[in-house]
Amino acid sequence: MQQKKPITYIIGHQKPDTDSVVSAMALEYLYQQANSYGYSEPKAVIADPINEETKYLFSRFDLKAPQLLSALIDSQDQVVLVDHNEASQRSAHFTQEQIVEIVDHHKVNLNLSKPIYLTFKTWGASSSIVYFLMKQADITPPKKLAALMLSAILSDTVGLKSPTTTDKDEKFAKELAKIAQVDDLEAFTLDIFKAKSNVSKLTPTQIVKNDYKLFEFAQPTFIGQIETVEQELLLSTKKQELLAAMTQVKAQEKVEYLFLAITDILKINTKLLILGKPEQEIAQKAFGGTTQESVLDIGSKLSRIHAHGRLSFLYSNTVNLVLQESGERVFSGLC
Ligand SMILES: [Mn+2]
Repeated sequence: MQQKKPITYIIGHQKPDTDSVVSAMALEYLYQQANSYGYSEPKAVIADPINEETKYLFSRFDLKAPQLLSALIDSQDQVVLVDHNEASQRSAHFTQEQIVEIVDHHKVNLNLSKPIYLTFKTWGASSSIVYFLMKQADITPPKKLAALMLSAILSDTVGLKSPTTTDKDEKFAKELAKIAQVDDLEAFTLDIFKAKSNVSKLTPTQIVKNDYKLFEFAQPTFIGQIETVEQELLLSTKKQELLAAMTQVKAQEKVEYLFLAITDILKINTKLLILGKPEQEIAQKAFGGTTQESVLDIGSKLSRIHAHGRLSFLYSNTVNLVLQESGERVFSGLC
């Protein structure tokens, strides 16, 4: 039987966002074009199905998503991780020993038994790093790939507005926009966010449970977040339904407190929907301000960590609710 050539899988994190999917595709292209890397059969794959935003982008640019990695890879195959590094965020279909390179922009949590290639930058998107590597290798991405890479940078940096945005992201986004022939960056960004935050298809319960975490603080607490470009519309037309759904979810989940954060990703503003007195007291203590008609405007204090779309709150038994933007659970000692 003929020996199969070893494959070099390039893969982003579980529950991939656009940056994870696109930076893997961009690395695949780089490895194919630049001989210096010497990887056998580079192949971008995904750890889980793509999200709504990424689906929209693939259909807009008429491109196919990478294949889903759904089974253990062969022992001779290799893996390049992109847009993540921690073991808890990896696909389960390979071992740590198979990892030969990591390209990432997240906090490092690694303990490897052998040397591997590492490229870490403190930039706003992994796609910015891959574009930088392309430039170093004198390689220009084709138009459609450039459009995806631009989209990934805009998505990860919330339209170049997030605190994680760097000069490099801005510079590379402009260069990629030129290659992709995207003239109006702002309109393009709005399209991406509309696709990401299309809440019209979601029921109130789905909105409450769209992206949530249960915390075992002093009291069990449910914190949900929905990101949208239609925050005002949502609050003016669906507030009562959302509050009813929150009451239901609170009973189902048997939590003491339940918060729903409705974030306008363009204005970078968050309004907390406040279910009752206990929530109101905590939220006002933590964020200041006054609740009006079940809504507490907390401005830009609540942001999203795109690593896994998770929120981390700190809530001590002194009823002090503080936001911690971090991919880690960091409550130890506070509960
Ligand atoms: Mn990223």
